[in-house]
Amino acid sequence: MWNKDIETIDVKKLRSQQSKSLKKLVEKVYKVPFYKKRMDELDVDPSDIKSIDDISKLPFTTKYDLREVYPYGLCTCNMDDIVEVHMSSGTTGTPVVDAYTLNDIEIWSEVMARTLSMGGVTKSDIVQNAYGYGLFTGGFGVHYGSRKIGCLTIPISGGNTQRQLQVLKDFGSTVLTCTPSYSLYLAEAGKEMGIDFSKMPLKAGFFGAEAWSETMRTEIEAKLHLKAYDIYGLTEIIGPGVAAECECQKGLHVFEDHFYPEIINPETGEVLPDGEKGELVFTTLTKTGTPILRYRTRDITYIFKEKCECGRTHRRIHRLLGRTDDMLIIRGVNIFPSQIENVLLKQKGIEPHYLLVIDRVNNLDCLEVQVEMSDDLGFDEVKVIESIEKTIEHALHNELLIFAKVKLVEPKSIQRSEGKAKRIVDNRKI
Ligand code: DLL
Repeated sequence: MWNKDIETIDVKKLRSQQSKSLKKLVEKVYKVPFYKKRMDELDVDPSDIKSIDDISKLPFTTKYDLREVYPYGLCTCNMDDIVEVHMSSGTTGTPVVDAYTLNDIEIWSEVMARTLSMGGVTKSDIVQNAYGYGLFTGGFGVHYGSRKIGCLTIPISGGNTQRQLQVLKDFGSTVLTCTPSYSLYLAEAGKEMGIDFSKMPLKAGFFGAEAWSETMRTEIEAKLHLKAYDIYGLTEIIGPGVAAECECQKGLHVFEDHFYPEIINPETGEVLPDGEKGELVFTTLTKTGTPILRYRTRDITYIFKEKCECGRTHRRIHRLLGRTDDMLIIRGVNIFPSQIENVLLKQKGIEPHYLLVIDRVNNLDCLEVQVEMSDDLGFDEVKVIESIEKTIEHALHNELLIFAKVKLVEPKSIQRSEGKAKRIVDNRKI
């Protein structure tokens, strides 16, 4: 364990520490016009916050709010104390900014060192960091954690697949960090280059920044011959390092001494008890650059009620179940891309590369699932292809309760991503 004292801290002590941090935080953010206005509107004064249990009295913050105060509206410190900025990778609207003080970079290094240590990384490891370096938080986040542990860090950044594989071979990387979709792409390209991953020293991979499933984990672990850990975070909170899986791989421990999690009903804002599914909300308890109160992530999950076997006392969230805003509503039915992925990854004759195309024909929503057929399947084997399509359509119908057309497409015809995969094309003009 990287920091046993804090990671296994007695829960009562943790709550008391969180209460102290929250009180300090509220006094500080009340000086920022944005938060003062929000708290005044709810008639909450900093003196009303006496413990962490009072957190639900505080206002929520949304992505929309952050865009309103872009770029520095939430800074609570002197601008001279900001040493680095990162921005969300969102493709639409004004990006959201996280501005870090040296204190925040230290917190980031600490939580990322914990993240990597959870998967057994030590200073003897060689970390090939294939998350993008730049405004995206993936590259720098892993880098700071890896450096804090004292690993040999290869800051290769995303993309340039041939070079990634060459470096993997030449430098004997023991740890790989990138998006889960890119790890599968590396496995595929590596196989073509004749790399036998079972003979490589890779032992662990830390994958996140996009949704993936248990079935995808099985696939990654089998193809790359490593143990694949789920890591979670978001720019608004700090980047990666908000929550991560331990060796038990049963949920992600939230680094609760820094980031306080709540689950709410996304419609009413009501706080839900542990065990119930809803929208994940975070308050940054210790950040000094752009601390944030009750940020609505739009990510859907639940907090485990049970303690983890590893001995850590920080609560765990289930791997993400979807987002309130990427939930597809097709013919009135709520569908999460992860449900489709789960079905696809269990089928034979196809590869884990797919695209969901939604159209509206005669006022009716139509979902087409395009998925690549395996290399060993001839494109001219029409009967076999049709039979696979039918089998998957049947399996999807059982899961989604609506019909989705399945189309097997040629191997490697779906665009690969070096960062977050784009898997939905919604052509409906609604
Ligand atoms: O993706 C930070 C990150 C970098 C996390 C590297 C993990 C590894 P953003 O670009 O701001 O930050 O995107 C944040 O990505 O709200 C989730 O919807 C999604 N996401 C992040 N990690 C996971 C994960 C980074 N493990 C948004 N599983 C979040 C599913 C994830 N979705």
